[in-house]
Amino acid sequence: MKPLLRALGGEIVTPPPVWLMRQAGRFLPEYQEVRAKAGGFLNLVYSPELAAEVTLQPVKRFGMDAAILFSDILIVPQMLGQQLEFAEGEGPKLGPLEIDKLKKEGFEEHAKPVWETVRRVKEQLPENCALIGFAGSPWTVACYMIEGGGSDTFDNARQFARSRPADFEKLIDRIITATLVYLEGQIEAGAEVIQLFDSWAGKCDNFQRWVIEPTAALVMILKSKYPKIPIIGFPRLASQQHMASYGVYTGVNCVGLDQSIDLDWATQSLARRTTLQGNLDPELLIRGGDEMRAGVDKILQHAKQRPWIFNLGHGVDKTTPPEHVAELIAQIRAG
Ligand code: 1CP
Repeated sequence: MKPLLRALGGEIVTPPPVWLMRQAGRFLPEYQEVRAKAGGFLNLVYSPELAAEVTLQPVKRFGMDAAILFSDILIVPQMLGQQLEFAEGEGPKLGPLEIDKLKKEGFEEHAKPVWETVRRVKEQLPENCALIGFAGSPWTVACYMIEGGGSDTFDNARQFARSRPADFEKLIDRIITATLVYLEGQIEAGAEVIQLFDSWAGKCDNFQRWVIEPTAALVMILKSKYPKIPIIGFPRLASQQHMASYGVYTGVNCVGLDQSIDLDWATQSLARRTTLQGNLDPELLIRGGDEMRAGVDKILQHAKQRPWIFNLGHGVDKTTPPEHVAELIAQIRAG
């Protein structure tokens, strides 16, 4: 069985399998080339041939244990009918949000090319490499839909959730419906693992209601249809107390740790039936050298104590030298 799937099945694999969040992206010159050819980020996402190529680039260059589908968490708002654009050099921009006008069906138009990417990647995947599909978690996707783009604080989304909980709940339900269609299609097309990115979990004021419950609902429905597909949840910057409940109550097979999480605490305290993933500081990967090696060693020590997937605590930064990633993989494989 593929090392990543063994680790997700509860086995301590030595050395641990490794992949990196945002491993396909702007730090790779070969990505920049394909991106320029596609002429725009969304064109790249919706061109299965090119999206499959960039999905496989880091696997070919570094020999990762997993490929992660090249797409974005903001495809779900677009499936729901919200306008989406990526202006060059700026972040994503979403159009005005009208919850009652969001689509309830007909999600396939935007999802189909992404499913086709999954199919193409699967055909070309090296034998021991697993294919990860993904979506944003409902809370994080709702944050972007309300703010209309990125934010350091997501104050408007937080305010909305506090002051209009019934409308917020309706929005979360719509996101869950579209996300299920999106993820089920990915699984049918060949995704072997699903990761739910909850990048803004740390900004949620009612963690139980808006992070844990919607995630648990998604996991339960996916598991009832696809009991063998492992699910990784990544509640970034959630407090220790919230992380602990997340591991117990969402039903995920694996909890992703950001770099703020203390590894002794996590190894001792997070739900024993979960595999852990993480959590090298992306800043150490930029710096490289002794500092990076020490950070990697510390994680490898913990990876001997529990089933583990080596990863960063957040995505690869665009200024990361690709040689550092090669050195990182070599160090992990050397044990
Ligand atoms: O110009 C470009 O090439 C755009 C940069 C880029 C890339 C490479 C964006 C825009 N999205 C992606 C791909 C992507 N996004 C992947 C697949 C690639 C891989 O992992 O190898 C994945 C898993 C994501 C997930 C994603 N998109 C998240 C969750 C992870 C995280 O970083 O927290 C989030 C928050 C997004 C939204 C998004 N998409 C793109 C940007 C610049 C952003 C962040 C916007 C913001 O908050 O300001």
